[in-house]
Amino acid sequence: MSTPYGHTRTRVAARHALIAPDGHVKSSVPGITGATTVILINEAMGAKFAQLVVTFESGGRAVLPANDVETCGYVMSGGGTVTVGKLKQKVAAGAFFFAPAGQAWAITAPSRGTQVTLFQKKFAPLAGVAAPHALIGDAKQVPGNPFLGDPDARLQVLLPDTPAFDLAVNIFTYESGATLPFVETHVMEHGLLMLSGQGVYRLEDSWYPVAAGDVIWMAPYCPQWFVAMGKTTASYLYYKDVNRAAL
Ligand code: UGY
Ligand code: MN
Repeated sequence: MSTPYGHTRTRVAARHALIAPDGHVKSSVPGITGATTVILINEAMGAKFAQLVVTFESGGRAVLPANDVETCGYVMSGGGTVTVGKLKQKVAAGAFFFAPAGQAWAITAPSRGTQVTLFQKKFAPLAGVAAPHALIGDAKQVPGNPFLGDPDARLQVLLPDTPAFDLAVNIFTYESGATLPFVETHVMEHGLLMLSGQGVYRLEDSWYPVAAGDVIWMAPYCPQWFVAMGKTTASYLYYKDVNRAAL
C-alpha cells in the first residue's frame, strides 16, 4: 500500500532521527556534478559529522579538494573509479575508501545510477600519532566476526582499528531474530544506513520499524537497540567516532 499523503515515517528529534527515503531533497554540493546528492545528517541536525548519499548519472563525478575533512565512502550499487591521493582503483558495489584530511579524492566514470554513501568528519589529530593513511577496500574481503560471542550478529570492521583513526565504519549483519545484546548507551555518535532487510530500532524511548534505505542519526548517549525481523537477514552500515580522549 502506498503511503497516504501527508504521512511519513521520518522523525527528527533532538537526539536522534530516522530519515525515510520518501523525504529526500537534493542539495548542490561543491565538487559533485552530474549527480543527485542528499545531505542526510550534518551539524544542522546536531551531529558532529555529515552523512550524504550520492546517486550518479553517467558522466557524473565527485572531485573534492584536500582540506581538514576526512571522508569514508561506501559504494552501495554500481561502480566507477576511486582516486585518493596516489591510490586509484576501479570499484564496484561493496567497495569502500578512506580519504584522510589533507588528501584530495575523486569518484569518476560512475555507471549510471551508482550510489555512494559518504561519511565526513573534521579530523581530530592525536599528538604523537601519525595521521591515518588512505585506503580503498572491498567489504566482501572483510571477515564478519560474532558480536560479543553471537554468531547470528556479525560485525565487519572496514577501517583499521588503530589510534590514528578517529572514526570507525562498520557493517553489522543480523540473522532474523538476532538482536543487539543489550540497550547500548555510549559517548560515540552514530550515522547509520540500512543496507538490506528490516527490523525494529529502539532510539531513546521510541521503537521504529526500519527497512533498507532508512538512515538513522544517534547523538552521543542515545540509548539504542535493534532486532532483525522478517524472512531475510538485515544489515546496516554505520559510522562512529572513536579513539580520542574523554576531555
Ligand atoms: O559499535 C556500536 O556501537 C554498535 N554496536 N552500535 C549499534 O549497532 N547501534
Ligand atoms: Mn552503538
